[in-house]
Amino acid sequence: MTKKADIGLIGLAVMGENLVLNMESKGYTVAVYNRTTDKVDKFVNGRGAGKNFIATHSIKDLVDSLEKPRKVMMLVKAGAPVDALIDQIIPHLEEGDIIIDGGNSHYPDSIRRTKYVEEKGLLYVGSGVSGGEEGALTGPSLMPGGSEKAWPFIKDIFQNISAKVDNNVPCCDWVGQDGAGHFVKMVHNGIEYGDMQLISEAYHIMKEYVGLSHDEMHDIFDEWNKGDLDSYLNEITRDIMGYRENGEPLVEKILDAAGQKGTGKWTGITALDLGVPLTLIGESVFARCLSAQKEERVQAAKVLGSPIKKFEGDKKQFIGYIKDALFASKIVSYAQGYVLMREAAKENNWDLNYGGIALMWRGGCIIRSAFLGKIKEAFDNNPELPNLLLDPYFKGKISDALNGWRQVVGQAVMSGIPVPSFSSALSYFDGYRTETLPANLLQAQRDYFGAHTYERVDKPRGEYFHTNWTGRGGDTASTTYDV
Ligand code: NBP
Repeated sequence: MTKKADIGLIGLAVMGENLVLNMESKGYTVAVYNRTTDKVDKFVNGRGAGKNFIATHSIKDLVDSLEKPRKVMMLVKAGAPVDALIDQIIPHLEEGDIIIDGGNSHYPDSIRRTKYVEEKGLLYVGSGVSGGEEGALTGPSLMPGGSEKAWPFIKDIFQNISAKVDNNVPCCDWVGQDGAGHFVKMVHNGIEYGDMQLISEAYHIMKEYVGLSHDEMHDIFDEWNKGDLDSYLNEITRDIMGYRENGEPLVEKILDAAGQKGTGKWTGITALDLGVPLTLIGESVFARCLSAQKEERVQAAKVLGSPIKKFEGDKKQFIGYIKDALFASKIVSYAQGYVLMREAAKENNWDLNYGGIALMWRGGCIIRSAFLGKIKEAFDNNPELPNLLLDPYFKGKISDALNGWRQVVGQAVMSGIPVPSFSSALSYFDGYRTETLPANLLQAQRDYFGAHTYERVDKPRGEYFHTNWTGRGGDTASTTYDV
């Protein structure tokens, strides 16, 4: 009898192809299928030749070639194709079999699909997969969630193929119920937007305000990579600074209009829905939107533009301040991302392991960094930590960086360099640590024009008051109209 496969994969595009090569290299036999079946033959006769793959040309064949409980993983375009495939796979499965979606699905879809698949007596896993093509091949960060009963059956494969850090610790663990895996992947992507925007703001200030060359910036990013800012994105920025085309830095030939595929936007929308001030990621998404208005900016520059005032002073000291601003803002970004996860966990009844999530992101993915180890330590020390800013290590780091951070934001504002992420992070920090904000005035305004009522500082919380501010209104408070 021919050996059955340990797992089946549908979708031999860039991610699927590399992920199955990774699985096979770890000793698993993988059955493969792709809608356009030519790609199956091309793969098993190409990169997959001579390896433990079972080529299949229909979903039925794929399912029939699997060990029980069957594990069918989809790595196809997110959205409607996933729903269509689920309906095609289900009739071929038996109770206890597992469907896995490794694509970039939106987490509410994974919540819905888990319920749908479980109702059929099957198990469902929605897993974030991060690290792109190379990560898929050599070890991605994997964030699986869904039907918890599926985890013991896929744990071995998932942890074996994932990235490893610190003496073989896998960057993969069970995240939580239904959409939790895809939710955490979404927040990961939002944080990725934030990290990229922060580095870009540092580059902008160094280039336009301080007037540094690409070689100098290369050396600065190289230096930063040896300390607190050690990260994959910092490292590739260093390399980008050093990359030349015909002797010129290629980065300056690239149009300044950023694209996006929507996961940053999803993160921002979720934060608005849950009432979480996720300002840095929000600004990072908007910064991409503003960059995309290239033609309009070119016209506006003619009408509104003025030369940037150049830096005068001790460059070395100021570069240290930029590092401070970058690091402190990054702490704020992760603090906000973790608050979002905490609120979503409450909303969706997920039991998220925050330190474990930091560990999953520690290797294999785009936001991998040394810094995530510190986040893990913070949650290991206090699993109930409400905000990373309150952790003693991060509190100390922000305190050390605060003067430099203010210098950079202040000077950027005065010179006309946009720093939406640096400045919004600083405003969040200042807002978070301020006992009395001007929201008393907001409440007064709301009550004045809409009788929305207010609470008082000299009365217990939960008691609401309305004032007839003009003498013309009545005593009736609004219960429905909300602004
Ligand atoms: P794509 O997102 O480009 O999808 C192509 C694959 O989807 C092909 O195998 C295609 O089959 C299949 N497919 C489509 Br399109 N519609 C289908 C349908 N109705 N039924 C069955 N199969 C269908 O592939 P990818 O870039 O490898 O990404 C796969 C997933 O992983 C996506 O969700 C993506 O967002 C996610 N992801 C990608 C990356 C990355 O770096 N690319 C990183 C992390 C996650 P065909 O050959 O017959 O057209």
